[in-house]
Amino acid sequence: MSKTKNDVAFLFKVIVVGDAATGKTAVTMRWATGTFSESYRMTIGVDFAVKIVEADGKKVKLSVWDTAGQERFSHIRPMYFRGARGSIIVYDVTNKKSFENVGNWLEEIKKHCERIPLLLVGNKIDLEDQREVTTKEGEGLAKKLGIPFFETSAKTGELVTKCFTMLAKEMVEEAEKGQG
Ligand code: G3D
Ligand code: MG
Repeated sequence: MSKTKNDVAFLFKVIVVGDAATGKTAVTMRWATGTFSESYRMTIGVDFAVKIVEADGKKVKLSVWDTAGQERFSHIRPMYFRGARGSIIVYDVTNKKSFENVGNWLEEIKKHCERIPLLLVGNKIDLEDQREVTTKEGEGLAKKLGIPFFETSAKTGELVTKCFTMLAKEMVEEAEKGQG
């Protein structure tokens, strides 16, 4: 048995934030298990999924925390944000309001975390006929914020894995910068 084969180079906590019902749980589940289920329970408090990904040839273990966006859970927020090394901000492309709230989530992250790699994700692109936020608008905001942008569908799985791999890469770079 080779020991090095299973060696994990990094362990990072990732938080998935965004308004309720944007698909945070669906995206996290899709990434962690490769499946999509229509009938999620509403996230109560915090759940998390753990998976090892490969970034720049290194094994990186991500614990992805998926929380409820509901205000009534705000008392657990500090615990949720603590120690996060990266974050995915999710909005729903069929819900303009969730897009307009991205700024608030960013503020929340800034309040609780150091400068950490971020990713902007517009989810539910399979619902093209219900779209309220154009790809261009998403790109524009991401550009303004200076962070990568992806449009995903937790339902079809489109680009979900890519998001997490990309974020893992950025977190590795950040960590290595800190070490060097
Ligand atoms: P949240 O964790 O951000 O609150 P959920 O969001 O993951 O619970 O998703 C909210 C609803 O949107 C769920 O539907 C879920 O099935 C649906 N959903 C999530 N991602 C997608 C997607 O990419 N495409 C489509 N079509 N639906 C999606 P219900 O009906 O259970 O509320
Ligand atoms: Mg949820």
